[in-house]
Amino acid sequence: MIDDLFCDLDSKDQRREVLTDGALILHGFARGETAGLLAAIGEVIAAAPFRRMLTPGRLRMSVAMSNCGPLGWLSDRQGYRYAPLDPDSGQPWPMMPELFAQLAERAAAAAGFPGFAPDACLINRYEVGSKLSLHQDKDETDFGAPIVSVSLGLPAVFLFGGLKRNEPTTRVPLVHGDVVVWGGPARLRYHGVQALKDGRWPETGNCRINLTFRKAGPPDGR
Ligand code: MD6
Ligand code: FE
Repeated sequence: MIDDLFCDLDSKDQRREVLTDGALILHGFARGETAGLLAAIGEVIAAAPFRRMLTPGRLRMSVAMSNCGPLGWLSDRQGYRYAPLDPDSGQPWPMMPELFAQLAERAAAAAGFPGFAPDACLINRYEVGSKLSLHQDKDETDFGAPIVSVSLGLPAVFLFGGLKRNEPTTRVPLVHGDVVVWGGPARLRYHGVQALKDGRWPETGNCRINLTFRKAGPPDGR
């Protein structure tokens, strides 16, 4: 049957690539859901528009960001942190769409981290030339939970390093629908995104959009 044929192709394309102990790429894991994800992103962004935040060193980030869920990641002159309110509107961040939370939970489970319940979803928009320098994700209270990262739109090169900034990095190409999961012994590895190359991806406005799901608050939710 035609359905079975497509299912076969799908499962073949959903290749799991282990980067290191605790970090892996689920190639194409979100590919069947990208239209729904983009529609939901549009609704979040209508309520909490993309903005380019200031770093603590007062540089303007090249990546534009927004958030949904109980907590949102912020950067300003005071530093990096999670907060329940959007500082631009004074309102709570938009609710995390059910589709987002379910995808993140399924991807984490497929990567060996069952029971992932994200309370924060950072939405990154990369325009041509935007990049993210090497960093660790360490503003969360609980490093026991993994991070789930969904790539949409234009392809990008993810840089994956070690536990110290000066260790060598691996270049990992990521495309529309790929999901990276990061946890356990890999949770604090340095990583970044190389400057986005020019390309056409009309559904995302010729940009790359990345969703990163985290458990940012305390493990018991208090
Ligand atoms: C990005 N991602 O791919 C930025 N962090 O646009 C991250 O900074 C990231 O993809 C932790 C784990 C996975 C990630
Ligand atoms: Fe990160």
